[in-house]
Amino acid sequence: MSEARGRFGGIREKIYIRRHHITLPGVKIAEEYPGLYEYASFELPQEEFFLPGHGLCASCTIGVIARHMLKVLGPDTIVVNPTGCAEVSTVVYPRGNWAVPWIHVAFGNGGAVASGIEAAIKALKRRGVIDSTRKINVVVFAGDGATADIGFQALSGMLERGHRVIYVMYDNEGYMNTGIQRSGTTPFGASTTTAPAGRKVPGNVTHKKPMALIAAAHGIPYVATANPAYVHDMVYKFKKAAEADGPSFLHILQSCTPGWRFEPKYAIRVLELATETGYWVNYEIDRGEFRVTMPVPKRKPVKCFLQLQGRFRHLKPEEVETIQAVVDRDVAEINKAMGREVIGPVDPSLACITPRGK
Ligand SMILES: Cc1ncc(C[n+]2csc(CCOP(=O)(O)OP(=O)(O)O)c2C)c(N)n1
Ligand code: SF4
Ligand SMILES: [Mg+2]
Repeated sequence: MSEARGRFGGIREKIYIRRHHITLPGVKIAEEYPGLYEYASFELPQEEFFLPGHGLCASCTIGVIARHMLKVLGPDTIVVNPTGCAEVSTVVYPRGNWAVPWIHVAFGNGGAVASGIEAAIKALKRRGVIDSTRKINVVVFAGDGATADIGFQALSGMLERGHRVIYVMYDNEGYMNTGIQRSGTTPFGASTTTAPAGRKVPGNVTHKKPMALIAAAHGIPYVATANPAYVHDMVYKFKKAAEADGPSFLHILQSCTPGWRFEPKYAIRVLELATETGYWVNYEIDRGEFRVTMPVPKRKPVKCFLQLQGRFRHLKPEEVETIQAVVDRDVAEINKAMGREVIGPVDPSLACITPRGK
């Protein structure tokens, strides 16, 4: 690691040390789970509940997440959508792209509004206004800023009170709707408009807030991370979340063309590289049992993920090494927790981008 100097002297070293731990109190490591994907091999309906004609950027993966989420959850779903790209791009009067009940809420109160809706449904069922056997899903569909930062207390309260709400945080690692400001989930080294790369500072100087682990620390029934490049894994997790007897939290990585600065054709490739390099690990914590749902036998170097994106273009080799060291450390922690090597070592001989099917 390079020696940090000047106003930010020592900061990288401190940040490097300040990492989360995968092992939470009360969390056990799950037994091998045969049939993981047999469980997920259910047919998705032809019917669309997230409609075309939205204003998301070309290749924005918010659409991939929203469309599959609603295919799994179905028409008896109420979507609570705080301000952010997903909201401003899908509801421009007089059109809307949600074929289910949908409510726009303020930037910071998604968890609180969803709690109220869930409590109202319960009350109406008790009074016989709604059929008590009817299963209605309440979903918060919120960005990283609306979740990890401004909406954090509303989320925490919702989890603590045990509302049966599915909270989906789509994480494009910044406040994209308002012009690419950093958020609590922006990774180290990314250049943003409020954490610009300069001569002394390599862009953002903090690491991603581990939102899935923070949610899991509330002791809720279901928590998972997902990546829309792996749709089968993602839909499996929507299904598990819908079946949870209490709150569930899904942290889903989402590629953003202008914010991450890649060519639109790489929107899925860049997400694949996040998982192939170990930067992003798909796992779940199901009733307190931790399991990696997508093992990676051999990892590509993290530079494969970084070099596709303009937001990391300024990084010096030693800063890339710092990020690689952090990924290595997280992977070692996950493997230690799992008691075996679920995420393999870096193999520098692997090509960063291989043609599809190879
Ligand atoms: C209290 C408040 N502060 C600031 C804003 C302006 N604002 C709207 S959306 C947004 C950023 C949203 O970021 P995120 O939740 O990550 O969603 P994304 O735009 O990335 O999809 C901001 C700062 C606001 N609407 N309300
Ligand atoms: S700015 Fe990013 S997150 Fe927002 S619509 Fe465009 S690609 Fe999607
Ligand atoms: Mg965001």
